[in-house]
Amino acid sequence: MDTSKPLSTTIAGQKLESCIFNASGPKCTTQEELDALGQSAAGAILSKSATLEYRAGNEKPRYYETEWGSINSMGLPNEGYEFYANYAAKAVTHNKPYIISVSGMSSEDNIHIVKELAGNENIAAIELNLSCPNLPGKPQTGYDFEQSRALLEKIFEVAGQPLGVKLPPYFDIPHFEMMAEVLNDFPISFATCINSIGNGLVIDTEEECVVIRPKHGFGGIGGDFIKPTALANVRKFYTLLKDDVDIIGVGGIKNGMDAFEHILCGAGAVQIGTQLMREGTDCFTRIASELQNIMRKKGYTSIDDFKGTLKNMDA
Ligand code: RRO
Repeated sequence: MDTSKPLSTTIAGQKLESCIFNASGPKCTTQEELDALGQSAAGAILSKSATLEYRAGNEKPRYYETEWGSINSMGLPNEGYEFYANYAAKAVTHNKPYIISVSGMSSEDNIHIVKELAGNENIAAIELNLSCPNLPGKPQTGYDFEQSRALLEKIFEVAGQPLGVKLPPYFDIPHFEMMAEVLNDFPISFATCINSIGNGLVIDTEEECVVIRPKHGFGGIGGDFIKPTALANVRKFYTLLKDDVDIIGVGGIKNGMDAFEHILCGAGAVQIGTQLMREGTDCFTRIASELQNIMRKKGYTSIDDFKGTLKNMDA
């Protein structure tokens, strides 16, 4: 472990100089946004979830911030997977891993995209999104355990890069166990916990109206309120998945202490969503410095010193 780089980590066999990077979604759709991530202190560049073709996404307004977080129903606006595949050649100039998020509109699309990406050496890993909550008429794959298994069976026949999954939040212990049982049958490299909490509702009481247009105002919730759910998911999957599966924590991280909590639960890296939308890429420098200060005070020289070491009261 390189003690001069206390925040360094390894995810999917790739070395990251900082364990803090962006969540797929905010500010990672266009070339300009990907370049900004490359130039920032983020430990990796993760793309917006890609579909087969360009998508404009849902009608606006489709994102809204409150003091405690956000609601979104973006509807997968993205440039199409070929754009993100082509960006890989540019991403190497930033000297950090480039990960593509894949969220095809069907199993066939996902398989096609993952197969097409397979030969591209400049793509460090793929994050397969099993949890988009915002596509009208399309349930989240991650809530259907058999469908998840069927998809992963086909995906691993064609995958050329290390592949991880972006999971929806689970709330019931048997559901954690059922998903872990599926995932443990495949050579997944990492699990990213959690996507936004699907289908919440935020209300403007002055106007007595919803705050986003798509789906009668229903959308994925991010920010402060989702941190306890995110921590529970990180913790559960850290204990249930095979030892060689890295956990990436995302949900409610806006400062160094939030990142510390995720790592204590077992995250080997953390992603920033709502706070990146709010603050821009400077958040990576600030959160990294706050986390390092916490580690210094506690006498930790690397994140491995406390990763997953959360104590139980009966221990
Ligand atoms: O684009 C979206 O609406 C979206 C996606 Br793909 C996702 O995975 N999570 C989310 O909150 N929004």
